[in-house]
Amino acid sequence: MKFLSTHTVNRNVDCHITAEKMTKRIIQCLIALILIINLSACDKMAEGDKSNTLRIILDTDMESDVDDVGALAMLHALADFGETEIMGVIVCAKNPWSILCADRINTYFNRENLPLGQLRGPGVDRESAYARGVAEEFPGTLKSSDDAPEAVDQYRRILAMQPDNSVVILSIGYLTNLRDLINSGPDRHSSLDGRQLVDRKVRLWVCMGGQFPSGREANIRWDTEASIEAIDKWPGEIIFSGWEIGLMDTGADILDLPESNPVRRAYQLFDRIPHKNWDQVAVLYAVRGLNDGPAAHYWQLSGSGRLVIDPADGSNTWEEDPAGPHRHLIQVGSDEEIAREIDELMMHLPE
Ligand SMILES: [Ca+2]
Repeated sequence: MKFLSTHTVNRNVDCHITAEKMTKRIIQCLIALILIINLSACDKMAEGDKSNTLRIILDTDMESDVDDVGALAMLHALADFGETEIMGVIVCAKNPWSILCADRINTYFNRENLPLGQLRGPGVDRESAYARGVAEEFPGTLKSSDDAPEAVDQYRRILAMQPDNSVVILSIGYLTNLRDLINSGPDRHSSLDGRQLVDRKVRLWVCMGGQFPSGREANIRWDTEASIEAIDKWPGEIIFSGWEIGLMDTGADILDLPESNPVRRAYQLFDRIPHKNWDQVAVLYAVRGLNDGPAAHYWQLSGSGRLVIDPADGSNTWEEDPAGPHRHLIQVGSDEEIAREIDELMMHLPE
């Protein structure tokens, strides 16, 4: 009995120690759980912060007109100010100097590692008064357009990595790449086809293209077939920044920039200063308009409708349609205030 009694006491003590240990373990587990929940919340906040940044892929011809150069300079300025994140610069022109010119500008703005993409298939091939000069005179990382990743592969790689419904595609050139992207099939980057991938990842396509209510604008007509297909098959909304709202002059002081600035050199080689700024208007809308900054008040959106392209000559008309997937910008701000804001951004120097 005595033995039993001692045993019972020992068991009670053991039980007591075990219960104490258990309580300790539970408390430790609870603390660990709270820490994990907190860390996970922090991660989510960081993700949230990041996904709130406007992510832009620029699709540019960067050859026949110099406004692409001004547009890319503005985009770098806006990225320096934290208003956007440039996810990539994709070239839709066959001119082999265009992508090298873009690379030199990216390098000047300390973004030499920005993903680039080059159209490889058939496309528009036009002369440039500035692209080769800038490419040859300024430092960069790309030696030849042949070394650049293929445009659609680059698009798919970038898109596949982004949060759903987060990317703004800003096209300021021909729609060849976007047609090819829409028609692309599943690959190593994504099991989705091009249309599905765009549908999932792209928030909006802002397209410098077309003239409203009707006209014959270069970005649409130079590769009419691609324009029709890209626009008709696009699964989401498209906002057009038309030819008629880019006619104010900018760049009057561009030669005051340092000689080390490739933007200055491009305008000097193009030799029309000041100059119209179709592409810059689209950039200003795509960043400060969509971020609901003061620039948002420069334009109103039209009602819903459709950009209808004539396959015979690439001219376009605007058809109102409440169920239509397109809208276009209608300028309500003054030319002066829009031009002033664009000029300030084009004159920005890298940090
Ligand atoms: Ca352009």
